[in-house]
Amino acid sequence: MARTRDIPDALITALRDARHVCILTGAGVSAESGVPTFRDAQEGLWANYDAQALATPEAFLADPALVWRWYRWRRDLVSEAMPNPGHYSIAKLAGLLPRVTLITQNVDSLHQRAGSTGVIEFHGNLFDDRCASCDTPTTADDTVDIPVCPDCGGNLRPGVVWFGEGIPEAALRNSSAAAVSCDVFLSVGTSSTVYPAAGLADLARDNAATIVEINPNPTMHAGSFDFVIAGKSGVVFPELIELLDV
Ligand code: BV8
Repeated sequence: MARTRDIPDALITALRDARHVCILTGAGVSAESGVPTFRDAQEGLWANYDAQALATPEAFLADPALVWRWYRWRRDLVSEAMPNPGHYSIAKLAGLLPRVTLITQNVDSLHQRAGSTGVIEFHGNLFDDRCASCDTPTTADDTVDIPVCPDCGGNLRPGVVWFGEGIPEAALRNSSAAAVSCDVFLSVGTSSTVYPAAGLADLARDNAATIVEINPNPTMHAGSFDFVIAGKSGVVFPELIELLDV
């Protein structure tokens, strides 16, 4: 395949020499699967809503039926979507290197559908439901506008992390440990605006890792990365696989 951009030999060498590579993905990795990123204007019905305002406990408290409609719209959209070459290549990378930790901010299960295992879901999962009152994990009845908990009668909510909510303890612990111990940290398809996820690259750099940004639009943090690869994940990762798999 003709190389469509410069992936520096030094980066390939760093990846080949790495004992542990940590990959953090954001919504951009699912963009080539047709899943709108968080900061894209939302399509159609949702054009008048700000995703960041909807993904909050306050929005759910104010109008749980609206928030459920939004999440059901996203579930349908993601269920129709297919993993793209970026997802598949990230899954393949795990078989080429001694140790890869995949942390995703995405809630769409596309990494798992592409074959990645041990995925750390930093912001939860779109398809998990739990009770907003007693926290019991359960499966919501999709025929009801606002599904309720069979145990306590409280409203059910999607099992994602909303703005203002803490990251699941195990996900935070395991992600931080991976960032501290990795030799190379790849930050892919994320605008690096949401914390504490965006702080993982800093943690990796502060622990002597080589940090890399892969994004068609270099972010405001691009200057702090050792390598910035301006490209789509669905193009760059197949190229990385080709360069490593020799
Ligand atoms: C918390 C699940 C405290 C829901 C999401 C400073 C420090 C710490 C916290 C804060 C802080 N300042 C503000 C905060 C609070 C807040 C925050 O960070 N706000 C931001 C907006 C400033 N953080 C929080 O609230 C977090 N919690 O801090 O808790 C606490 C502690 C203890 C106890 C109580 C509280 C929780 C944040 C989690 C929010 N939930 N998702 C849902 O999905 O519905 S975040 C949401 O945004 C998604 O998960 C998404 O992944 C994430 C980040 O966005 P990106 O993934 O980066 O997507 P984006 O659209 O921005 O960018 C896409 C990129 O892809 C672009 O750069 C584009 O160029 C690129 N791209 C496009 N196409 C491609 C591509 N790249 C590659 N290939 C392509 N083809």
